[in-house]
Amino acid sequence: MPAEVHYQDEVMTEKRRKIYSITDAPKLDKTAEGLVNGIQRHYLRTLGQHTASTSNHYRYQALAYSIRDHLMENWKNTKDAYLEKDGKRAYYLSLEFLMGRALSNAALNLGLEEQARDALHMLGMSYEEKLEMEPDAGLGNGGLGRLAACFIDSCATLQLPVTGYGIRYEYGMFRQKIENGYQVEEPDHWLRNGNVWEIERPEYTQTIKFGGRSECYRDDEGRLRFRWVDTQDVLAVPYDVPIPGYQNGTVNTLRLWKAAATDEFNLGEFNAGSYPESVAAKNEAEQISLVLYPNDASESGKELRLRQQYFLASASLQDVIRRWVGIHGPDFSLFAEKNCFQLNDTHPTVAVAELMRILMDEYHLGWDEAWSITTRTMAYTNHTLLPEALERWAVPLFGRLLPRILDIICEINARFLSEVAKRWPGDTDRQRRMSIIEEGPVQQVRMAYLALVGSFSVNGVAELHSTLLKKGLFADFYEMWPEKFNNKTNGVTQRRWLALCNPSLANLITDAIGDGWITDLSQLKKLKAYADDPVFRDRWYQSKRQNKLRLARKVAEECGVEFPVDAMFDIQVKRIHEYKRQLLNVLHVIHLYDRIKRGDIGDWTPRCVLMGGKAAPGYYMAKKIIKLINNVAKVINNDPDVGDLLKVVFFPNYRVSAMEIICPAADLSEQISTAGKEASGTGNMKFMMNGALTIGTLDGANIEIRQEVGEENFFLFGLTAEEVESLRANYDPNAIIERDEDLKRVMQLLECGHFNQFEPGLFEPITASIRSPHDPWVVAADFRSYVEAQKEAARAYKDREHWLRMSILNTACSGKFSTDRTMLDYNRDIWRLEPIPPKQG
Ligand code: 26Q
Repeated sequence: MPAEVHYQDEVMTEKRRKIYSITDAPKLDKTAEGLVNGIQRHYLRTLGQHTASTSNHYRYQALAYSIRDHLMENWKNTKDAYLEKDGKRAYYLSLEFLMGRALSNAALNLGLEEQARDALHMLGMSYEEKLEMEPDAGLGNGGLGRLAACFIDSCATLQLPVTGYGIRYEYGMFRQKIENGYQVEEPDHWLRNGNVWEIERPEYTQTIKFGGRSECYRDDEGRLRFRWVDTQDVLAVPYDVPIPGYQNGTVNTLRLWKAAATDEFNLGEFNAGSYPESVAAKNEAEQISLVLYPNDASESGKELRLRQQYFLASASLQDVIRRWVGIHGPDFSLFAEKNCFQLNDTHPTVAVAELMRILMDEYHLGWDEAWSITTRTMAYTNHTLLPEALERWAVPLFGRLLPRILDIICEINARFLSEVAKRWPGDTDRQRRMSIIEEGPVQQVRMAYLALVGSFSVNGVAELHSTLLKKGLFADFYEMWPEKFNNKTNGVTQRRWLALCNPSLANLITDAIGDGWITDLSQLKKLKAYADDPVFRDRWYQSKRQNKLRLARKVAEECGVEFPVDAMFDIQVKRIHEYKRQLLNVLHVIHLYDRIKRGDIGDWTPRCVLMGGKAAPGYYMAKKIIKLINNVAKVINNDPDVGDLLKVVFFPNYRVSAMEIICPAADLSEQISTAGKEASGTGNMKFMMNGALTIGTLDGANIEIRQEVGEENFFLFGLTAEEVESLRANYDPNAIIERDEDLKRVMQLLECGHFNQFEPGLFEPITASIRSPHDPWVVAADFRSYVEAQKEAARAYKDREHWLRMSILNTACSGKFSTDRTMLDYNRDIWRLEPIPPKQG
């Protein structure tokens, strides 16, 4: 007899007969007192802390739990509404979600910021100090990962039924230390002290197959079928992270998969007495979700990376299909109308073949029906223009790890190439060019082509990028299927990147135009009316100054360098990459130093140059560039002739939470990539939103930023993408250097060892790359025009009133760059979902 029934029959007395529902928790109190209560309760009862003197860490956790309490009901009500409506859903498949911190975001979106601050105050503690205890969830490299985080934030705010699917890496993006000017990587064991923001859901565990072989058999009706046998299976255990919308009751889900061994031990080996071997097998399974690949261009050929990709794709698809079959049974006739998978670059693209496998092998659909469903369900976003960054996998490796999936890819390719042959009879070169399988000494699977063939939508992330994809990398495919191609210009969420990180500016804006901008960023254009208002300008100035003071304190702490706040804060933070041209920035810094040393300082604008970003651990040149920045900074900061005219720092361990302090304090945003190389950029948008002016090339979203703000409020320089391409044939950097007195002097300083007195030859690879006629990034070609634009910016900064006007206009014109707009565009053109408000609790 079940215990509950037994209790009712035998034990329940008259006065205890009231029946409760387990889902009817008492309402939560949203006041500061209510939060105090929650914090005390969690501190004592959830965390088992009973002294007042223990570490700040438990106090942070108690606060986080009591904020989290307020998300839980909304989360349930959101799920209930999605279930009841049974409308179309979309899934964002991404190997990266660069979430940063969750607590302050949850408090803001729940409308509990004030109360949380008050509650902590009532407990004699500081709210801000507790927020600092939370480690960043650094499950991403850079732009692509942070974009995924901004997307799911906006979807929750727009009440779109979108679920994020990713991997719960045990170790996120490495921590960067700087030792003697060199980058040193340390593991980021972010889960060590527990994670308040995840709920394990073992009941939704999925099994993922690897290895083995593909086998042909006849089913009961005599039909030919395939199955994948003798596999080594790995479990995928989901951990759900709540994604709150902005004060709208919606809480969406980010589902992150952790790898686990199928059994505590491999029973066969265990019984055979091979205890260590069986434990080792467990390790191999769990390796899959152990660590994020810290490479923001493809890491070639690593088997573990392919394992991660398939693990994510298979677990997520099985999860969606499990839910589908639970509701509709094995009838997939409406599946494509009701589901859409957005592929964040090629990383999860093996999903195309995995969906085919599930539909055919597990649910016995025929090829044509399965293919029709797949190609109406998958949508692909590209994030790169660098041909060398396109993912490829060696066919032998692929076949060993995923034999059944390789079979399916080959069949997709055969059918696709026969279509190509039909459309362009006899054009065998075209077939070779477009084949998903690249021929060569070792055949390769071209993942981007699999994505192009398997998706109904293909988009770039800024206008220029989307145009260049059609003209360049994907021209053949554009010719075949022009209707698939579209642009979706990136954005950032203004909740984190203005409301949260820049409260002083946010308050000023809200005082002027109301708080509608928090969910409708286009309203910022109302600020244009204030650009010439002296009182508003002064408050704008004071806000920027406060933010610069905050950053200056941080820089003093982290780098031991004093930033004078009246100087222009000139900032470049992003991954270190040759195409992003941190080197060009350094050349300009050296040029400024040279001017100071020459006494050419009439009308000088003092500057604080801050650079930051991580280099992929195996990227030799990127690491050299970090060393160069640090050496140049050391010479400049310690030269008494320079003083406060110029300061230079390399800010260590750049990450989401660092950007939250950095972007509000910027005067000048450096967006100086070689034209045609930066797909979009999103840091550029955060800086603009926070009132920085951009110095930039006509690349990525810079073009749209300039269009929005007007050319007079943007410092443009450099060759266009077309000019860069036509220059290559006869590029002669040495002639450019010879003709440019300033650049010549800069190169001399570098080459005479001025910045590496006791480290001879250290920067030779860097100077050689600048002098090489094959320098793909044409650094020397853009130097003169960059220096002139910098002069223009320095001159403009001297006119404070005019600068303030331009700063206000930059914020005012940043409305387009909200991911709310981006998500509405995806939804209008690709997903076609109905917004669904949560059920009334
Ligand atoms: C691939 C294979 C193996 C290992 C790693 C990778 C890998 C991982 C991350 C390849 C690329 C990335 C990240 C790319 C990225 O961040 N791209 C940026 O995406 C932003 C959002 O669209 C754009 O704004 C940037 O322009 C683009 O560089």
